[in-house]
Amino acid sequence: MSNDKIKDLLGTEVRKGNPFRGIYVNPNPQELIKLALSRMDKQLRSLPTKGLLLSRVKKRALNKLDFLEAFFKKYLLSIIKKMPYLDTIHPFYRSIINIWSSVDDIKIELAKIYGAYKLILRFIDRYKEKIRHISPRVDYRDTKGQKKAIKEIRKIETECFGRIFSVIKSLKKEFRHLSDIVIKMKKLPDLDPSLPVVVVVGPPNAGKSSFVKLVSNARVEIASYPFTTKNITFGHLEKQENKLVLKRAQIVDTPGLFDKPLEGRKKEELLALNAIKYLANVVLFLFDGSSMAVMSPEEQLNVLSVVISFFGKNRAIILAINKVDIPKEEAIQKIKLELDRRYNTKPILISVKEQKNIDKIIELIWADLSK
Ligand SMILES: Nc1nc2c(ncn2[C@@H]2O[C@H](COP(=O)(O)OP(=O)(O)O)[C@@H](O)[C@H]2O)c(=O)[nH]1
Ligand SMILES: [Mg+2]
Repeated sequence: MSNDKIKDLLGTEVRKGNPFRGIYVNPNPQELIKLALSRMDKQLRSLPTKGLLLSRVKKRALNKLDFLEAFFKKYLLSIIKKMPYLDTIHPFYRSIINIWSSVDDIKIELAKIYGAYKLILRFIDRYKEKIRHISPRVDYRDTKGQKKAIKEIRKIETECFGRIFSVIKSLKKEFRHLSDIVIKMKKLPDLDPSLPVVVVVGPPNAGKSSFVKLVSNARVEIASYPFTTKNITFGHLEKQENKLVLKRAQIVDTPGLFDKPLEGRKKEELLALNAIKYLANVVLFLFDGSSMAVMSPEEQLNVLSVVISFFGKNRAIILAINKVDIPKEEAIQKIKLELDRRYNTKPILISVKEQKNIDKIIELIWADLSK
């Protein structure tokens, strides 16, 4: 039985991965036109040169239009067809489009491209018809008549090219925008909807990326200055026993959060909140316990209260203070006291650098995931 048959029998297939993989939109219509012309020239070189001059010119002109028709049909339709259906993709991806741009704008742009495609087909049809009707009965000995007819074909051809190309050029804004958004969306990780997700959040520089790197296979960027992480990165967590994988989960590294109101948030922060909203089964919140922290303990606690007020009620949250390898940090004590006072809870003190208490966190993650 073929794979497709099996899929049919199984019913709807769980869609894995980033729905924007494999899409490419040339941002520059001028380049597309150049490409069309050079391919057309190459293809027409192999045309027969025998036969009457007029019929040859006619055939050539019709061939050119056929070529352009096929070229633009393939290109424009492939943009529309390859673009995932935005109403049914995972809400994680859909809402990120709405952070960077808007799903509605993209739909309008795709509709405009489809409209352009239809228009081009109509032009080509009309001009082909015109060319076919040019002096079909000019005698081959009538050189004057032939020349006149050829001139007319060339004129129609130029006019048709001009119209097609101006339609393509009118898509400049759409091409550029779609190309931008596709490039950005392609950088997002591949989500496996069948696996649970742990999202690591917290203030900038808390060690989120370092933690994700330590416990998973994720390729994340780590630096001693804040705002290194601009995007969402996934890694995989595995619970193993005797080299046997018992459980798997995805772990998500996110850009740092600030304690500002929602309206003033940067797009990177919205990405982090978005990951919690649409993906998180468990949230791991990391505090920066060092005195070099970007934010004061008070500010970091405000970040936590934002996260809790958004998602806390129906999400498991694990709280940890990182960088406890640095001795005598006042920040750690302050955060601990406040967490006790406000939430009656104790954070886990960890050091990603010295791998202290990391196993405790991992244990809690698996425990929360199996609830
Ligand atoms: N002393 C110490 N430094 C750490 C620890 N974890 C991370 N760092 C450092 O903190 C800085 C920020 O780390 P990063 O993982 O990029 O933080 P992120 O912004 O939360 O992703 C880097 O210089 C790390 O080396 C830790 O446990 N102890
Ligand atoms: Mg980071």
